[in-house]
Amino acid sequence: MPEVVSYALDGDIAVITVDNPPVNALSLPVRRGLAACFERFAGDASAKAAVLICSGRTFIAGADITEFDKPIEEPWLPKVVHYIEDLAKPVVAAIHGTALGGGLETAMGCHYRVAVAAAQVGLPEVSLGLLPGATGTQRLPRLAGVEAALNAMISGRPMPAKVAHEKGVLDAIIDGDLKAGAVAFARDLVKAGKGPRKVREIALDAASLPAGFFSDYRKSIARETRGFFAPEQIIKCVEAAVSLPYDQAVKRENELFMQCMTSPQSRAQRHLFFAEREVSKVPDVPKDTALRPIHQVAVVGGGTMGGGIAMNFANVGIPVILKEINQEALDRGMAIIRGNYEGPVKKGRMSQEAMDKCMALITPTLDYKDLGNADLVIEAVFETMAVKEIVFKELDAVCKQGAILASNTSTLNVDEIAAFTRRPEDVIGLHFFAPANVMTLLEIVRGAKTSNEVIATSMALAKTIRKIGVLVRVCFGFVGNRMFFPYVREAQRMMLEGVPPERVDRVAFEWGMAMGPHGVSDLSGLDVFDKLNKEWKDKPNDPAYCRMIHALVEKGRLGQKSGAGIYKYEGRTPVPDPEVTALAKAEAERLGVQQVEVSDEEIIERLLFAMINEGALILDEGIAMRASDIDVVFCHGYGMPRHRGGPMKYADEVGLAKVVAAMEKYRARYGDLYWTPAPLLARLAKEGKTFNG
Ligand code: 3H9
Repeated sequence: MPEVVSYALDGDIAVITVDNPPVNALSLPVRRGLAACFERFAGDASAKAAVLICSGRTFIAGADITEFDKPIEEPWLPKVVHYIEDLAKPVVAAIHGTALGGGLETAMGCHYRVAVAAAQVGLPEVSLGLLPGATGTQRLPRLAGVEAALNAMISGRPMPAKVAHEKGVLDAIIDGDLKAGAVAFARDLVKAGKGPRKVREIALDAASLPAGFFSDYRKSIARETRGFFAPEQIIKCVEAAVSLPYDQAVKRENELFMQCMTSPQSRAQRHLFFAEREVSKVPDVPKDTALRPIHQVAVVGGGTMGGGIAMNFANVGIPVILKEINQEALDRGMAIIRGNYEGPVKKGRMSQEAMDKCMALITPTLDYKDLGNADLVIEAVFETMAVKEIVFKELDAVCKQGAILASNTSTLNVDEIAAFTRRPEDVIGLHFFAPANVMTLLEIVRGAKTSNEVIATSMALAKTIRKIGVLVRVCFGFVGNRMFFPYVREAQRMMLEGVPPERVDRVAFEWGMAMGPHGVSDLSGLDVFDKLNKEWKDKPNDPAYCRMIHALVEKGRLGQKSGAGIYKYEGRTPVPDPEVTALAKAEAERLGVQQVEVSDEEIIERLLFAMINEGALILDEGIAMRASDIDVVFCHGYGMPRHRGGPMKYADEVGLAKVVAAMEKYRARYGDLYWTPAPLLARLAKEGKTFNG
């Protein structure tokens, strides 16, 4: 086996190289290799200083996350970091790519740090539900200052080398060859008689912080970190850094790191990290499948959705033609796009010049003939099959051979849509989520005849427009909406049972959802749900099914957009409405729905387990490739918090046997229609297994 850490001499400078592709993660062999090579350096009288450098595309990108579910094996990273720091001869870390997490912590154990200008350094542990547990919480504040270090660790965002240099995290930026530059830097140290410099010895003075600094800091991040465990632990570590002697503070860091590492939140966030990488792999589409070039895109339908979709392409420099049916609609669509860009420009998050560039890439048209040269056309018109038929017949007539014809349908049968053309192999679903220029999810719906080329191009395209593409198959609602419907169904049912909507929403919010099911229904538009239900051929045979949505739409209460839906609205603030309570009571009486007392636990079980059971059916039917793909859909498209890891991961954490037992309880109360455990769920529960393996 090749050595993952090697030792060589460049004159009087030792060069210790980590070579552990793909990202030089600090697996056990790397930690052992580092310990052995630095020990050799300590005993090598011919070496006056050392350079720590990495092969491949990056400096060490962190601890090896795959080891976190196993028992810890020595040497544990903090020990390695301290061993390097305590050496009697200077060590220089030479950084390229990304020095992240344990990688930056190792570099901060070194006495000096240099980097190429394109490098980035950061402590992103928070996004894995962790804290920097190899003394990073103690070292970054000493180098960059308390506030800058907190900002870096709480956001997890890496710093470009230039910023890190300005903040004192890096000592020099190297132009040209990194190894040669770092060795020269080390040699200069030796010549100048500069020895080791320990970060731990830099004084951190609590008195220099403004009064109430930590409590103010907590308040300032409360909203963005709601429900997450790790950010508070990071703050506690930094409090320890400024108030305790170094060794005690490190002990505290270690205790809190262990709490994070063994928490369900970290398991969930680590699961998502791998899920988001796995999702792009399509086993039955060969890796070398040719991709079709996408130089020109067209979007049919300039409503809020179509406009948002067009912006994605303009944002990455791809010209887009926006097609509408009349001038008024076209003008309105272009105005919406302009408005969407003006927001960030006003807030200073986008320059006027960048906005003008994007706007110039969007060409409005009323004529299908202008779509003849497009490499990809995305239809984003009214969600009925009759309208889709008209559009796809037109597209089939005008689009060039080889163009990808995509539908943004959120529910309809992509195979039926493909059959409107003479080229079903070129047809695919590209389901964007509102607001399409913001949400990161793209459901990519392969039809029975969609070609591998079109699938592979669509998956690559998702990355180009900075979305996470999840490949699914055809069924009503695909993965996301099909699973979202049972969630709404239970919320609706509870409304008939006398559970106040604001209570259901509060419980869902406290569980971590960005918004409760009723709030989302009002935001999406109750008429939208109503219309979808009408299009759904296999709707449950249940007169109470989403009855309140229909009843409210009949009264003209369409949701936020009409000022009233499940709630009434004061501006955008939802206010419970006694009229709706009365309506729910009357409907429940008419339908013979019993009033029920439900606990908060039952609210979560009914909302989530209904959704999870549908997920199990979806897996059994092969609509989604993996349970983890479903988790990605919900965390990117439906406001599910990352610390829950998605619905299927949540079910795994609860325990599938417990999920089945709860379902049986509801089955006894409500019958088989909704609460029969899916065969896959029942089987896995019986075998003591999980969805995510
Ligand atoms: C930590 O350090 C804790 C310490 O504070 C305390 C310890 C005591 N481990 O993302 P990519 C795999 S926590 C294992 O597609 P890119 C990844 O799964 C860690 N595997 O490449 C993928 O595998 P596959 C703190 C890892 O170029 C392959 O490498 N560090 C790890 O788009 C390529 O990855 C972080 O949180 C890992 N740490 O992006 C950094 N990292 O090919 C996490 C990656 O089989 N990593 N893999 O699908 C990243 O952010 C990105 O991978 C990086 C490269 C920016 C480095």
